[in-house]
Amino acid sequence: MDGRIIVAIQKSGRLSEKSLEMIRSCGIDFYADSRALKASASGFPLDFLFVRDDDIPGYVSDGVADIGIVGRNELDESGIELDVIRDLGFASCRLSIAAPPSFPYSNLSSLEGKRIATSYPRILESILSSNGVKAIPVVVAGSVEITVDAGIADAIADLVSTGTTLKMNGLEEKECIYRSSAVLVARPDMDSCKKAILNSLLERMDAVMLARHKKYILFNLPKNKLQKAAEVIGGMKSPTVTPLMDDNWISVQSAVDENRFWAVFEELKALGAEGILVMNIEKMTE
Ligand code: PRT
Ligand code: ZN
Repeated sequence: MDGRIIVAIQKSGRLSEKSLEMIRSCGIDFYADSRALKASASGFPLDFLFVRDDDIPGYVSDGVADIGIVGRNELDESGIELDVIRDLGFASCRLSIAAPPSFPYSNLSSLEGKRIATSYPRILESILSSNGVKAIPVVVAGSVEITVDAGIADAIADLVSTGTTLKMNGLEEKECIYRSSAVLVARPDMDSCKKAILNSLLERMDAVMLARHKKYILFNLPKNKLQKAAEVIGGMKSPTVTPLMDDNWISVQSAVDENRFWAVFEELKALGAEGILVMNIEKMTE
């Protein structure tokens, strides 16, 4: 492959480590000094640009970078149109309306005419207006949680992950109005060479993401329970079956969705499965 692509990554913040980890788990090697603004991968045509997350949509749109990893919230707030090519699932959070417990809230219309502090005025406005609600936005860059106490807002719309910050500031989460997680964005007008590099990166990312949602299980089973066990495991063309010394038993291996894992585990045990081994999968293709 000729040419290289440039990925814009948050220099330092909640997205940085997981973004780099995602690229490393694709088998791409690089050295990134924490003070460097640029880096290059070896063995894969990828260069890095380390910037503030707010600048990522603009850099990708202007062609300074070809792709970027950014919170969906930053992308939507920027108003810049880019192709969202993958939801990477990490750094997930929600934009919620929060207010003191004394604030009478039943739904978004409770915000009519109220002062709402936020760092996400565009997203807030689009949600309020699609619900026919008019509020007064109070735009602040950070520490949104203190604005009610400071007397400049009646309620806030801010990002929440654990909810601890709200509680610490005497605020109650009233309603989640929007969800976000890290997304991979791309310039829509890449040449065919860059597109080929991106596709090869995506193949690797997909293999990593698919594997993260699966466990590999291996167990011994009475032979006459195979049909039932295959039904329990589900979703696969067929589990791998190996004969054992004892003719009445077989060894079975299969990948299982992580979110169904415990249910499958219990059902297999009930069918008489023994010696159940569970392993993480590093990478896989469908
Ligand atoms: O310096 P730079 O501009 O690059 O970084 P930043 O300070 O703007 O962003 P950063 O690193 O704080 O967050 C980057 C992205 O992480 C955000 O745009 C979101 O997509 C995502 N993210 C996930 C979060 C949170 N969770 C989060 N909890 N961003 C911010 N918060 C803040 C929130 O604003 C609030 O102050 O954390 C506090 C609430 O946390 P809890 O756990 O107490 O609920
Ligand atoms: Zn930022």
